[in-house]
Amino acid sequence: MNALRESVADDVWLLRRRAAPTAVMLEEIARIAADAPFRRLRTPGGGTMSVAMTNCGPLGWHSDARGYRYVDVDPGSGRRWPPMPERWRELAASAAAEAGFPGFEPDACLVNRYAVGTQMGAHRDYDERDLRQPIVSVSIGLPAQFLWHGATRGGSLVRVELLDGDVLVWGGRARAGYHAVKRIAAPDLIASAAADAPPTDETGEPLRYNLTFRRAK
Ligand code: MD6
Ligand code: FE
Repeated sequence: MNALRESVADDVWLLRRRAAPTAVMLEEIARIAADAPFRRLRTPGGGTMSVAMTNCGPLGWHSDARGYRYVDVDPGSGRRWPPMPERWRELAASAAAEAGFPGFEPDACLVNRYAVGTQMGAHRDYDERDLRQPIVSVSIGLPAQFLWHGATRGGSLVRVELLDGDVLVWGGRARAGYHAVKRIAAPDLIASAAADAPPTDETGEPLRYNLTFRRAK
């Protein structure tokens, strides 16, 4: 169907560099964060996530002592989440179609921000109403080691390095699969001196962003 997609596992597809170049997306992330700032959310178990998050689109994913859920206003400000850029919506829909999931209309985009040393433990994305809908994930900036466990939390591992511009799509049999992101490594000096140096925070520390597009409701 699409010669440029690589199979990671059943119903998990990697579209290498499908979102490249990502420079314009960084400007859009900055605009979103100016309205709905990145924050580290509390988990129901009482911890705090190392990854900082914000959202755009009609619905945003949120976590606090009460649990995980989608909310239509930013609990930090009481205002609606910033709009999802039209180009992002189109990218998510066309990437989903290329991976075999036509008709994807995301109503939520979670924006994750990873500094060096942050990680995301094994989890599955299970808070959406219709689990027949796929998820599209876009990686920007620093590379990450993405771990696919599949049906069980300690399931057989597939490891994928996600690079700037890579798009991962999964749905179908993989929709409730466990996955994780390993601790983000410091970039090597040669790579960061190159033209495609990673984005940085206000103090110059390099970053990774990940956008996950879902149909929540
Ligand atoms: C990340 N991604 O790549 C974390 N979840 O930073 C996810 O947790 C994820 O990439 C659901 C679907 C796609 C994903
Ligand atoms: Fe996830």
